[in-house]
Amino acid sequence: MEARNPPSGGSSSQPALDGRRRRPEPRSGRPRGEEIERGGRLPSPAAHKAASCQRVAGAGARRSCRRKQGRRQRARAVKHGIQGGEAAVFIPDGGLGEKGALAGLPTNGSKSGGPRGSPGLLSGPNVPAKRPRGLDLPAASEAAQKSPGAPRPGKLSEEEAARIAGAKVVLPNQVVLISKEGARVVSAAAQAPEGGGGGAVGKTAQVTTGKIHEGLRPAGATLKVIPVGRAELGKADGTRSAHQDQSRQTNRTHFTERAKLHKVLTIDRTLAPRDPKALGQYGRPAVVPGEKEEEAKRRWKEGNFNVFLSDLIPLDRAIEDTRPAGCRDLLVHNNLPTTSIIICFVDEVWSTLLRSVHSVLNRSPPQFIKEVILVDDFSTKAYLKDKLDQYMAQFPKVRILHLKERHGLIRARLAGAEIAKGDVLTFLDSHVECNIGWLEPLLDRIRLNRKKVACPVIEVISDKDMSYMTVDSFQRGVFTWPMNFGWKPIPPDVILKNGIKDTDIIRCPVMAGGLFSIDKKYFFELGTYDPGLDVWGGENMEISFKVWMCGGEIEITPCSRVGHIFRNDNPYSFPKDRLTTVERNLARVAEVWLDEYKDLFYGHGYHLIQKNLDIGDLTQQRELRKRLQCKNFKWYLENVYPDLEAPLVKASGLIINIALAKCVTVNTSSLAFETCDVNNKNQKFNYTWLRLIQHGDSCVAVTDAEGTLGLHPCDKRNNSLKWLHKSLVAFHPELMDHIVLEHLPRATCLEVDRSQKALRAGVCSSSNLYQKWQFGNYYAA
Ligand SMILES: [Mn+2]
Repeated sequence: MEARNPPSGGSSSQPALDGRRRRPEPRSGRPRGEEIERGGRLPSPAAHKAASCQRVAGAGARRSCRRKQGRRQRARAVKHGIQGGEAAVFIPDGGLGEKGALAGLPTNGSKSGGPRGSPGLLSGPNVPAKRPRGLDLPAASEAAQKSPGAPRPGKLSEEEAARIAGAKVVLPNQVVLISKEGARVVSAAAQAPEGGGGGAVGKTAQVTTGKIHEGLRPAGATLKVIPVGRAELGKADGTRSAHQDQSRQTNRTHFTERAKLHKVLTIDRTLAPRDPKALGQYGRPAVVPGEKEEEAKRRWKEGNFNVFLSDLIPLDRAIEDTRPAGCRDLLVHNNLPTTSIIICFVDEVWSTLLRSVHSVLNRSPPQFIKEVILVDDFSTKAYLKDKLDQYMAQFPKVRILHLKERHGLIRARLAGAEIAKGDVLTFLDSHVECNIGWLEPLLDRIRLNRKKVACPVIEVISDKDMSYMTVDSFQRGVFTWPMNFGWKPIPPDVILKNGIKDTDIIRCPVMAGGLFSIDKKYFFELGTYDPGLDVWGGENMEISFKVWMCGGEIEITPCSRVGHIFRNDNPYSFPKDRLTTVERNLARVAEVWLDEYKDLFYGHGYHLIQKNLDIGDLTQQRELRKRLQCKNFKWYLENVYPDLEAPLVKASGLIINIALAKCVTVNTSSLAFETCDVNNKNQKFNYTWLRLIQHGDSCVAVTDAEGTLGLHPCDKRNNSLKWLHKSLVAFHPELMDHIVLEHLPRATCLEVDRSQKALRAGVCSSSNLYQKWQFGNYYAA
């Protein structure tokens, strides 16, 4: 794996002599797809330059710089299949070509330059369809951001104070929808709130200057900003007065709707006074001292990130408040649902796990945290048993569930959900840091409508220097065929044209999977995760399709931000081969949810058809879909993800011989070769993702040893019915226009026989014009 991190990130990103960090070396050349996650050109190990942004002058520029870095790193992670939660479809890098992984296969014509419209032999409808590439994550803008700067700890409090003082309320009252025409922005008023209030109200609300505590009293009395870098606010007082405030408010019936809202709470407790000079404080990059490099290198594999540094960084370090400016003034409802935080882990690194838990406890309003459930998925590390129990005993809200055997992430989450007592389940990874104000915006969305699934923006904690990096808000979680998760930026012109704000809610076709909040009852109504899924992988697709198709929504809440360590590999073992597990899970999801579009999945992951995966019994899942009266996948594509290229067939229409300009024609049960006629139904064929040449239920086939052609009942699993066309560029570029039988060792082609009246299969010859064909329309290469 060439992209594997070197075991000591800190040292590898040492500044060069000029004091600047080295530029990333571009990774070796896989072709890149178009749109997903523009940060795809991955920084080489040496490339991590979090510190560099700190030297950029100006907060805005610095933010932008770090955002770009975060994007790049996250792109790399996505490429490696490591979304938040290691919970999405992934393609292990390096395994692509050799192992025939899902993506990157030369299955659908791979490198061919895209579909061709037929060059006008006939006046047929030629659709020069765009090629839905998307198999690879694209190149990043190589605009390297190497600009240094100092950390900005002290500033935060002033900024915050100013904001609080003069605050004009800006609500994230818009939801960004992507339609075929582009983006559409819907105001919150158009979204029917279920519980009344919140979203539609307060659009014009103004906070009276300096009177926040009186007027829009926050439910938790912690509106007082904690200056970062100082220890403040004992745990107890904030909590107690919060409850008092809330009951006082709810007892007063004459309150206007507006008064039921409060500004998102800015809570950042500390365990002890913060040492501004501590390693990694304020999310700064940390550096391994020279003499410790060996040790750091050794310890890398304990978690596949810089464990050595993590252990030295304060468990409650401050991080930069990376929320878009408007978020500080976001109003949320006072009566938010409570949540159970569920964190599953296997052999997680001690300091990282604790930092995750502390970030939850320190930055969430306690009244909304019902509990924090740690699910130990049968870890092998001793420190995750008694020692963890003892440590967590000081936090009454933390419960630990030690599973007695390995369940895998999916079932471990279910174990946590089973015992959860909160209204909402919030799933988090075990190597995260929740940022200031992260929780309330998520809960507020669910309060608005219990069928909303709310995701935070996943930011980046560097695996090398543990720095905290922000990412762009304008990104949707999407997938490309065959169901690879990725991030897709909303194009800048769309943002501009629609006036999309960085605080606007973004609807996502799919979620990354690791971090999200969902109403507990709704989660169980949806049948949780498909219990037939194994360990990890594909469950984010399953829940995403299920949510959308069965009446819910998936949203990213830009005012909620959680950092996540993206790793290049899972440090723990998979019971079975990791790739097989994910493939099998995905095939299961495809069979249950994709309807006729599952052909696109198999067409892009063609080896799965051959593998004959045992995906288990689907009866219950299909019944669930029926019971919930879920919409079909076509609806999903049209309404939720209209920008996905999803042609049901690769080509269609007439099959025209290039030399003779005549067409393949069905003549009852045999095939003839006649003058083309676009209106002749007997000349219409589909060339499918599974490589059948289909006319109704019949498929073009060789019918005898002499190579006579005829029709045979279609069968997706019958290899002798499969033909290659336009997809041989890698191996036989000279046969691009040919139609080649797939299963024969000797290249055998569809050809016009010498009489020029009949068709047969003959030995391929690249120059033989009688073997060159063109379909009327092409939709994909
Ligand atoms: Mn993770």
